[in-house]
Amino acid sequence: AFVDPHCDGKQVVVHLFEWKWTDVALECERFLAPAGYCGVQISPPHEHVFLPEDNCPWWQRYQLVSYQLESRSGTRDQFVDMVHRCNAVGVRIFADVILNHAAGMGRKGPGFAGTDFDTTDDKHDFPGIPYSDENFTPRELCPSDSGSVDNYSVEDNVRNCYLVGLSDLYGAQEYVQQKQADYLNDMIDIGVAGFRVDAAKHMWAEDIAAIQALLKPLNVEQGFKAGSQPFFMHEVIDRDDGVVRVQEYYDLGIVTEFRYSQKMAWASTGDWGQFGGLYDPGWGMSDPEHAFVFVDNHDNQRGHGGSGDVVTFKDGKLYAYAVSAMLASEYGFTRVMSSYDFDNSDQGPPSLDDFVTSDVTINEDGSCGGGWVCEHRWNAIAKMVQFRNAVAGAPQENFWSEGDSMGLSRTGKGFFAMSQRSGFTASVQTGLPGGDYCNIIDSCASSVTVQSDGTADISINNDDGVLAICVGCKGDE
Ligand code: LM2
Ligand code: CA
Repeated sequence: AFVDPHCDGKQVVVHLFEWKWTDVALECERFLAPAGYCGVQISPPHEHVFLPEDNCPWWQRYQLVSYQLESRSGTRDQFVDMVHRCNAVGVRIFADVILNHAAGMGRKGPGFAGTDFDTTDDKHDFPGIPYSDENFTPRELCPSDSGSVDNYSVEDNVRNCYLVGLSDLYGAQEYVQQKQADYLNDMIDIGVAGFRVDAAKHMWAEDIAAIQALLKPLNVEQGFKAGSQPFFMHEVIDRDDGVVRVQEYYDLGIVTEFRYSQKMAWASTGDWGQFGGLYDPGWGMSDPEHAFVFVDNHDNQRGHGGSGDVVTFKDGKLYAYAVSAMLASEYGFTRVMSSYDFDNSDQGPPSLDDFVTSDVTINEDGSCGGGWVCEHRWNAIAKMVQFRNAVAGAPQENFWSEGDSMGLSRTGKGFFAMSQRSGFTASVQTGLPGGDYCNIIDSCASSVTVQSDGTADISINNDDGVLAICVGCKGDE
């Protein structure tokens, strides 16, 4: 349940971190739809705290003030326009939702849209919702001395204490569940296709299920089949290091697999033979149907939650190799990160003097400017979206590696190889029907002739060092 992203079988979501709704709408139309992206994970759309004294860090958006759709990314009207325009071109919107907590303790409004709140002196006043003291987890249910989460081997500690001092909502209360469902239903009515649940690890699975039971089906007027359930992506950082495991969330949607991100970092920076073992059930990793995988995310790329052992855009070409390998492989449902450049880990998005987020600028060569990195537009990454869509469901076989080079087939549908050596050549088993195929990475400047037994001599000659051929992809015969 809750595992269908409702995008016609497309396989890749992009996280347009901190983008404004006006830019997301444009990007759906001008790039994401033609490239074959399934949808966009947007930054949290609710009203959040406003912290100009801290230079408006990106993380202010993870502190709830009210459920009004007014945020640094834009107004409610802009949100509605974005959802409708993206749906119109077949790109879905997935909202990042904060259900575990509201604002941090010791803060005072107004919030971003002017709504009052007050968490000073241990108060919990959120009149814009309204939530008050009794809607937050009772202190006696949290076993830590400080009241904050500090012991990941104790379930009550992880679920009932305050995550980095954030006021923990009492998710077992019907009142809280109904307010949260109302918020999600408002977005469902507008036409979103699903949600990324922030800090799901810190919520009781039955409380998430209770919210889901109150949700409406997706909006048929926005192109969803009657009776469709929203897609759910749960954020659970499980590295075999605590009491909460990803398996607990299988009935609720798909669930983040942080061990994959870690293995990706090891593989791309080390011996490429490791790309053959990215999914290891022996590690307790999520089954393929429920795994939500990514090379990096907005937290671990800057040393926040679940950091360490991660490659990011700052690693340049190595990063493009890692994302390409992810998109070539069979395991999980994939998310591509799209970032802005930063020097310090709190820094907000590119913005004007008064913390108004800047427009994303697009250069003539299709890359982004103004501090926006747009990994999702990098040549190899964007082209590999087409590959992943084309090979969906085909088994991964014939993996081989030579330290700095590797390849695999998605038998019957596609073959992928990449190398750090320029002019790399090899004789391989592609697992494909015989014929001539073009390399989609260099827009068919190079090609591969597959023999009737599936073997082929390949050479990798483009700047990306990547070869991807697939049945039905532009240029094949
Ligand atoms: C997440 N997943 O479980 C997000 O992916 C992550 O980005 C969020 O933390 C976290 N949960 C809570 O939603 C970020 C950021 C934190 C930041 C919080 C709240 O990584 O650093 O904490 O958002 O804005 C900030 C301060 C922290 C302070 C806290 C409460 O950095 O020092 O703790 O606010 O005032 C006293
Ligand atoms: Ca909690």
